[in-house]
Amino acid sequence: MPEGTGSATGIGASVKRKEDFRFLTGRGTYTDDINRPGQTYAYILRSPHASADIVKIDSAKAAKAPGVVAILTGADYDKGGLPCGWQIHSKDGSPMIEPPHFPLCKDKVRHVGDQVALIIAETYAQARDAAELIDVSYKETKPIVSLADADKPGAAQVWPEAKNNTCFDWHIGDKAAVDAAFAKAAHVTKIDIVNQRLIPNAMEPRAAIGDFDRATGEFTLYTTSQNPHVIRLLMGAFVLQIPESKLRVVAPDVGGGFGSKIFHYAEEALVTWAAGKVERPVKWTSDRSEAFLTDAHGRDQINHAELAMDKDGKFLALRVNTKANMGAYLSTFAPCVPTYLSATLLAGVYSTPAIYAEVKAIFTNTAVVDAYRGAGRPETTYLLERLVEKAARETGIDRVEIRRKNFIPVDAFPYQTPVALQYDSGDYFSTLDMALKTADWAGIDKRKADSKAKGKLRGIGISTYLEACGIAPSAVVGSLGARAGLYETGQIRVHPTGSVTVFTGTHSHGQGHETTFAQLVSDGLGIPIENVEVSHGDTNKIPFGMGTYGSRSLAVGGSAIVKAMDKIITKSKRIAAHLMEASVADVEFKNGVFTVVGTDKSVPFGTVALTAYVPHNYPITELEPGLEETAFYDPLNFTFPGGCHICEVEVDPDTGTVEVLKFTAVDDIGRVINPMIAEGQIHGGVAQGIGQALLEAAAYDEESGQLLTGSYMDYTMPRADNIPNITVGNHVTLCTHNPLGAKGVGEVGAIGSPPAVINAVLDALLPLGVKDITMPASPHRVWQAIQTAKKAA
Ligand code: MCN
Repeated sequence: MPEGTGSATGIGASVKRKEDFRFLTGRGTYTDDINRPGQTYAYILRSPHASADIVKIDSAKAAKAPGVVAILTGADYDKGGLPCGWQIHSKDGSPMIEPPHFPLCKDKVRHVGDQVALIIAETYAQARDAAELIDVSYKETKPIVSLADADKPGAAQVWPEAKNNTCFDWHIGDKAAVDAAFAKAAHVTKIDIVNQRLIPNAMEPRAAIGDFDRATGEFTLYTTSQNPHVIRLLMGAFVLQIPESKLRVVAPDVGGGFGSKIFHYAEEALVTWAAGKVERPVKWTSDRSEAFLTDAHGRDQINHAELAMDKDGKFLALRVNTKANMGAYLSTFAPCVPTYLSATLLAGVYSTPAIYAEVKAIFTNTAVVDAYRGAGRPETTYLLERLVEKAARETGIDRVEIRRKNFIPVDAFPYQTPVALQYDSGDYFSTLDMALKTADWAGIDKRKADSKAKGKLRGIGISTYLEACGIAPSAVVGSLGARAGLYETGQIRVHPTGSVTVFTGTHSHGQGHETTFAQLVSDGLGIPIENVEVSHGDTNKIPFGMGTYGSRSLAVGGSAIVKAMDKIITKSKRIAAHLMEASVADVEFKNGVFTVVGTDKSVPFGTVALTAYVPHNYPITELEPGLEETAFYDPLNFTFPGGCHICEVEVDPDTGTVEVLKFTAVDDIGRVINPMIAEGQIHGGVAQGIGQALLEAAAYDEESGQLLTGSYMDYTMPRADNIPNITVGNHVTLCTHNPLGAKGVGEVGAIGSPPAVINAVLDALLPLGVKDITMPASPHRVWQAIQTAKKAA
């Protein structure tokens, strides 16, 4: 395990981000910045209806419009559908319903924004103008929009093969044990929760360019993706059936993804397919309205949960029922979000002995729903932390004490939960204590009194959470239904000058990998950080990879780099031994220098690197020239960050406005490579969590299926003045199975924060008798809750 040399740029140092110079000076290269010779532009004609048969498409007039190169519809599309990356089985053993998902609709549209025709022209404006000349006759059918109603008898059907719009009806846990525990419970707390649909809003909208080389038959796709290799795999093997040797996928600089750029989207397949048809590059860039309509949305679960306790407030069992919206089609990872990412986390930080959950996945005539920062884990954390809070109120047990009483003890690790996961390490007592102290929990009464004197209501809320990330172990995810392994690769190329290029199969789109991975290698090889370049995002440069999501890049990708570095050091020792005329067993490597133990003989890393490529007097019968190594790393388990978030709010009872005054996040993310980057990740996640708790919600018109929140006029994103100063603390328990001891940090902020915010709002409203509120706790909702409570009083 690399301990870190303590250098100012090594492991544990807050090195400023290497990549920021190009980003801050406008020198980044995003997909839309790329233009290929002879490029054409694509506009996608989309469905204005949520559910309709396509009777006829007349594009004759449009085909003659100025600049039009081609107009392609579902009738022209002769390739495969977009595949789903997971296979889930219902509790009766039947496989999930996986309807066809063609990039261009063939006979029916199933949500507003569905792809109907691809118009390719010399300019984007010409393509867009021509689209207006296409005459599509639709026969509208009744859509089903409401998740709550979609599985009820009589609801309109999105897919005839999915009876009651049910994609699968899955379960996990021991039902009999849970029923038995409930039968002897002293108290049962019940809760109903809505985890509202969110629309991801990365700064850079999606874009894709397909390119085709007539000479070689090679296709290139430039795309705003978090995982170019996965796109190559899915598009090459399933959709377009192009051999991987003839398909290159490049994901250049990407301006944020937050999960929404993991999936294989229709437009990626369309521009690549169309480039082959018109034998010219085809470029498509989403505008913001298209992004609202067609990027995969997040969350959208309805949960009912019941917690059985003994007379002392010890948790005996948990029972959960979830309905999860899939939208109109199955997106790449959608089925695993409410199941293996959500339901397997139901133990949280608690030693609940028996857990049983049922999850129904439902189709509706809405945009697809898939992973969004946290993916399933914010939903479960919100459910658990609202439930535990309610249990505390109902039993009269202090809300901190009820958590402490039920935490998994520090000496219980490795801890096997009743819902598949085995946690390797954690100490929830220490993160709780640190957070309580940092947030001055004890002083809240005085602060509440100060607010009251101003006519305001102050509240404090807590959330103690756990996350499973570092997504990964192929053996585990394979047994759970993943259709691909989830290892990662790292390749280290030491150049003759001693500088190093690191190739990683992960992708950085804001997480700072070019810095943190360079820190790892600079530390491990004892070379200046300036001499290390990190390369990612191009399937022609990087041997293989599985991309970035599930906070896996450091734990899995970083570990692959460490493994490759170990191989470099092993080979370098042999070269050094040759140079120093010593036995390999006597050569030691530290801080960039090889020494013969017990002597003053030494040789620096740079000399070894040069020797590898200038092999005069080199033992070529024993050693190959060159210094380049590749490693694949497949971890034994997920990593399990956890912690405690505390939020303090002030509510204006006259307007319902909630102001977040303070936020404290104490997290255990294992060994930290770059504290400043980790803290930035937590800040970003908390901002998104505050967004979900107080501001953001996608709304569809229930009758027509039109998206009502299709722009920033109606969809409220958090802004700087919604986010308070965030105090970040850190308590480390090392991950026991990866060589870095590191856990993920990319999602913890979004997972821990929403229940802390809502619990704070409810604490503030408690004196008025408000007991429940649905996210987002907008001023209107808070005000209404206050009025309802007043009337009831
Ligand atoms: N890190 C560290 N020490 C640790 C853990 C991580 O120094 N113990 C560093 C890593 O080296 C890396 C960064 O923190 O530079 C995040 O690492 P990790 O937790 O491995 O997460 P990933 O890099 O795999 O990023 C994925 C995660 C996810 S799933 C979403 S969604 C998300 C997020 O990261 N989307 C983001 N953070 C984002 N940040 C930005 N700016 N933009 C997005 O789209």
